[in-house]
Amino acid sequence: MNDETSETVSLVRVGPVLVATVDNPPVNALSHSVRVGLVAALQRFEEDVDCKALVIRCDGRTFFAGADIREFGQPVKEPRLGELIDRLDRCDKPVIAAMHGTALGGGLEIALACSYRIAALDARMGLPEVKLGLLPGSGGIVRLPRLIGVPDALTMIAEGGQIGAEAARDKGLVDEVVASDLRSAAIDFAQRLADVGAVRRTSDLPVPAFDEGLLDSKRAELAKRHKGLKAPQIAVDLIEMMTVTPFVEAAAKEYATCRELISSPQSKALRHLFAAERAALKLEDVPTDTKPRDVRKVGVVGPGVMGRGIAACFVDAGFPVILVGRSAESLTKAQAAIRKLYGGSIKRGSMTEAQLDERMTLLETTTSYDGLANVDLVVEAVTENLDVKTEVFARLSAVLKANAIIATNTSFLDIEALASAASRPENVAGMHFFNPANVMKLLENVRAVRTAPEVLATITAVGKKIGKVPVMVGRSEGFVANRMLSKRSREAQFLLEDGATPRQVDKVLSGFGFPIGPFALADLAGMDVMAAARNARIAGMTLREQSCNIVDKLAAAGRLGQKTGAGYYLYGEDRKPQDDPAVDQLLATHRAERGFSAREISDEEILERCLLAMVNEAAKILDEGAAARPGDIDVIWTSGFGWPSHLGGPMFWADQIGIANVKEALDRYSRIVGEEYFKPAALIERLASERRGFHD
Ligand code: T1G
Repeated sequence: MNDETSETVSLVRVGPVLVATVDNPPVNALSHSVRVGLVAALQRFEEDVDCKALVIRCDGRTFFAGADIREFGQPVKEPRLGELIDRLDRCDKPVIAAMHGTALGGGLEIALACSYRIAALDARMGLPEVKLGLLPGSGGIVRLPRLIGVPDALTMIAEGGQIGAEAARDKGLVDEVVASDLRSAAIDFAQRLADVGAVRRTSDLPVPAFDEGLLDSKRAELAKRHKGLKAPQIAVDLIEMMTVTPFVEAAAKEYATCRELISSPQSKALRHLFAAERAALKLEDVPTDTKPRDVRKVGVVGPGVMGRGIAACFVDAGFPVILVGRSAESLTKAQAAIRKLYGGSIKRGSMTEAQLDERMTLLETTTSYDGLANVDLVVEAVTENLDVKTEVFARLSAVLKANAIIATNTSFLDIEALASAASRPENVAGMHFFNPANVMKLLENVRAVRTAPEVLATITAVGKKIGKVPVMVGRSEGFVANRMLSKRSREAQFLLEDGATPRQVDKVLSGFGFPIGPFALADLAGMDVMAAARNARIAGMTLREQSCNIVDKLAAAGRLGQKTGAGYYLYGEDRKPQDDPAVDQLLATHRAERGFSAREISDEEILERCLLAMVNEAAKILDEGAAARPGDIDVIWTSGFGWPSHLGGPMFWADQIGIANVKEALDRYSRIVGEEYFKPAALIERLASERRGFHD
């Protein structure tokens, strides 16, 4: 028998076993048609006495990757996932879930409601709802702890991580791990059951005993690691609830909480980012069938801090890397520094010395450019000087093969000028990593006017392969991230002139959700670095910006930040920032010199000036086409610059406030600080008059 119960679910009978196969590309999300098809399959199974066991499996690259995120916020179409899962639970014949790929969210909840679960060796399982500001709503909360115990279930649900098939078997989540063909193994497994007809209900299992003290310690740990996120805390409450509440009642509370969270601002923000990160991979005017070039070997020029981190990224992803430096001494230092990057992994035991040795065999160093003749991609990471980079590009053009890509790591220089220094400008683009390059997720890929579409497709694919969040941006000074950051930094400095203190500004921005405020960040980076970056860009600054030289004064006073024990703050052994009257004095003197009299500054003004200056600049960036979508800017700031993900990013945040209100505030600060700093961008004027948002 070969039958369809919906356009995505088909049934096949193999002896006493009914096999329901779901095929709903790309990730078998539990869309309405899948739910309809599975309920019909269950109906058929229950009615057909000759069918002794049912196998639920998926075609394509993965078992169900969860509820269909695109259906959230829409009216719920029956049958609900919970209804399907209740039916599975009540079924009085064994149902087997055969999992491959990533069995996630509602997909794992289906498996939890089956009598048996078998998995392919490379399958992974998880309840990642919390990453979307949600929590399991169809049995994950009430069933998983019953199978694997409260501590492990709490970690999986509150953190949203995945576990492998063997670990799942060891925890009791999976009954069998299969290295061979999963479909036939599942049918064999079911046939063995068909004779005995043994049904197991997870819902009947007791909740294993556990140390209740775990709940509060988990709450504290999650509050620290997931600052401001509500769902992880609610996860602990729900787990606590299910340990003392009858199954059916607990399942109802679980479902109600999930429904509530679906309409919560945090979940809307995180779902926006989920979609925006995937949209960012779709490149404007690069046909979707453009095939990226084959990148097997990579070169990195410049063994400095950035070059070392970039080389480590590629080595970590399994690429052989050739690191080019001017002297053997600088290369030896770089090799030692790269080894040191793994010190933490070795200490934590997540890597052995032998594994590190193995990994370091992928790294070769040379002082000769000839070593780059066979590489497919070179990342240039030499000092931020146009003449130096131009000379490097000319030398690269002389040795590289015809289709090798030159990617510059410049953060401020003109990509067109660099492309003109190469013999094949169509092979030139930017790959702008952030320090520390082996840690920071964000990768700003930069397109030049002549960059070939397949080069853009290649650096995006490579960005994903090295575990980065690649976002394509266009030509503009400081590209997107730094350009917006410079506006926030400007306002932070101006606010000191107007009467705020470093502590007040840092408190407001870290209170908003940034991991660190601008002044504590400057003390971390070093006032000499900040002063150098400022002076490199001073020519393009306004008069007030040029004379707002607090950074220079701190550097001149030897207050370079943490590295000298004093910057905007004083630092003792514990490296905690302490207020320093000497800084208050320095600021008072500066204000007097500049003719500013300190005034009371509200926290609201600090937040608005710092963040709206960024949003206004982002609107100009969109108008110029230096970023393709507002979502790209949200991804840049949440994956690279600490904008709290549960607030969706600067453009999403501005839309929540309302563009008309954003414009009103910008007009107000135009009057207080100056038109040249806060005059609303043309895009904001347009959107406000059309009552639209950035994402409309
Ligand atoms: N619903 C709809 N579309 C989805 C989807 C989903 N759950 N997951 C992925 N897609 C789309 C995605 O937008 C992209 O589309 C394409 O699939 C490939 O994804 C009741 C409430 C599965 C690990 O949170 O983590 O169940 O851009 O580019 O890198 O308790 O996608 O091509 O048009 O990410 O190989 C819980 C989310 C839902 C899993 C694959 N599930 N997905 O990663 O490919 S809530 C999740 C992922 C829930 C229940 C609750 C990943 C992946 P497009 P991709 P990938």
